Order: sequence, then structure tokens, then C-alpha cells
Amino acid sequence: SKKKMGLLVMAYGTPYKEEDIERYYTHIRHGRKPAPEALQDLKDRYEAIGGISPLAKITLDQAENLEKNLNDIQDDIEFKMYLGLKHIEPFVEDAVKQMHEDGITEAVSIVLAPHFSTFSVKSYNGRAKEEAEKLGGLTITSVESWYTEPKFITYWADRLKETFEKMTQQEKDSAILVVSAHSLPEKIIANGDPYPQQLQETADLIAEAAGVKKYVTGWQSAGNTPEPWLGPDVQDLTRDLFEEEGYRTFVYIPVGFVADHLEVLFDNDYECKVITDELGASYYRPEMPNAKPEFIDCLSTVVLKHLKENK
Ligand code: FEC
Repeated sequence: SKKKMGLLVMAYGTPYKEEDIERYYTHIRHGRKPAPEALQDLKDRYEAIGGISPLAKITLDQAENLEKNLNDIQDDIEFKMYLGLKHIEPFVEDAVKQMHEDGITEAVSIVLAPHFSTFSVKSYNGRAKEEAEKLGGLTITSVESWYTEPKFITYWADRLKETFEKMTQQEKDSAILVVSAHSLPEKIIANGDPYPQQLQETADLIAEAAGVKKYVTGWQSAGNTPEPWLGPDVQDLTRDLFEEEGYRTFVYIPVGFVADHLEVLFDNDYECKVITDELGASYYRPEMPNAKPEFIDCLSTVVLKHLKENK
């Protein structure tokens, strides 16, 4: 008979409705309530992308499709999916508790973000393992990063080829690719975090696979705190590349994310576009992976490879 295994899919989480925004923001800020102006600013940004983020539905679609696909393509293991979110229910700990209650003794975890950082993937997996140890009898093995998975690189390379095909020759000749991820406090570098290196490697692999020669990496969506954050910010970068290097066509791929959500729909599609519009430059932002079959296939491959390598 098939072996039963928990599939812990972890992701950031988003408010389900407007009234959730304050407690969600407070959770992100480690329990500190945001100032009224900061809260209003966040509410306004959600308003600008249609009131609420599409992320909740996309994350669930990704997780459910991953479970289904994994169970369709192999016969040894029966996967049962549990969704665990970082900043709203069902929290990572809720998912682990549920697995334990359901009698699961072995699980594999994956975070819906490709790059490893102490601030992101490490904290998701740490929370899951801590809860599992508290409960006892449940072992979780974790995918730590998956940005080098060839199917991930191919996903973005294919989107880039389609994007460049849509351009006029003049646009192609003046185009620059901006490969980005969420900024993090600069202090992570001093602590030896591999995050910046992993973004660079992702950019190199995608550009090579797509045959794109002109590309840069950048950071986006930095937090509003006095400490320094990883730069350059994609908005500043856009202006500099236009003014100092003469680029007139900007192609943004926010590869640190896997879904349409605030950080892409607002920070790229509104904030970066305000700048390209002001400069009279062209703006392209190829589609996010969301629950597209080729991306679900990519995630399945990552999970199965991980299990094979960690037998
Ligand atoms: O609701 C949505 O559609 C957007 C959800 C969302 C995603 C996301 C991804 C990442 N974040 C990461 C790190 C930080 C750090 C801070 C921070 C702040 C926010 C705020 C909102 C927010 N993040 Fe987020 N992030 C999303 C949403 N994030 C809202 C608070 C308001 C603001 O600053 O805009 C700063 C915390 C602090 O103040 O101390 C750090 C990282 C990722 C990508 C990896 C992952 O998905 O886990 C890293 C999606």
C-alpha cells in the first residue's frame, strides 16, 4: 500500500478582508501595532489593487494543485496537503497541529518562495519544526530553496521570450531586464545570508536561458524602517538606467515571488510604471507563475527530487 505523507505548503498569507489588515500588519511587525498613517497607507495600497489581494486564492490554488499533481504522477506516496501561513491563519503552527491530529508521522515542507534567507525560508521551516518537536512523533523534512530548479528557470525564460517577441525592434534594442526579489535589511549580508547571491544566480540562469544579454538585479518592496535595506531599489534603478545608460524599455521579473499580489501588482505595476510613464519608457511585466500547470509541475519536481535525495 502507499505510504502516507504530509505535504506542508507554506506561504506568506494576506488579509482575507479589509478588517483583517490591521492584525495582519501587526503580526508582520512582530506584534507592534502600526501607526494610523502607516495602516491607512497599507489600506490605500490594497484599495489600489482592487480592495483585497488575490493572493489568498492563488496560494490555495497552488497548494491544492500541487497535492493533486503529486498524487497523479507517482504511485509510492499518498500526499496530504496542509497549508501553513506566516502572518495569518491557518498559521504554520495550525497546519503542523492538524497534521499531528490526523496521525501523520512524516511530512515534507516547501515554501512558496524560491530563495533561502534567514528572514524568510529559515523562519518558516523553523516555526514548523519547533511546533513538530513540541508535539512529538512527527518528522518534517524541508526543501530549503529551489531557485536552481531547471523548470523554474525555464518558466521565466519562456515568459521572457514571449515578451521580447511582442516588442518592436526599437524596443528590443533599448531593452533592459530587471530581475528582482523582496529587499531585506542589509545586516543579513554581514551574517553570511546566501539570499543576494541566490538572486544573482537566478538572474544569470534566466538571462542565459532566454538569450537576454542586458540585465541587472534589483530589490523591491523594502520595509519602512530606519535601518539600511538591500539596494538598489527597482524604482531608483529604473531612473538611473534610463538617465545614465539610455535604456528605454524595461522588463521586470519579480522572481522572488510566485504570485500576483500587492508587492507585484502595486510595487511593480503601479510604482515602477509611474516612473516608466513619467520617463516615456515602455513597461513590461511578464505573468507570474500563479497556479499555471507548468509551475505546479516545477514544484512537484522540486518535492520529489528532495525526497529522493534525502531518503
Ligand atoms: O497581501 C499581499 O498581496 C502581499 C503579501 C506579501 C508578500 C510578501 C513577501 C515577502 N515579504 C518579505 C519580507 C518582509 C519584511 C517586511 C515586510 C513587510 C510587509 C508588509 C506587507 C507585506 N510585507 Fe512582506 N510580503 C507581503 C506583504 N515584508 C503588507 C508591511 C507593510 C509594508 O512594509 O509594505 C518588513 C517587516 C518589518 O516592518 O519589520 C522584512 C519577504 C517576502 C518574500 C518571501 C516570502 O514570500 O516569504 C522576504 C507575498
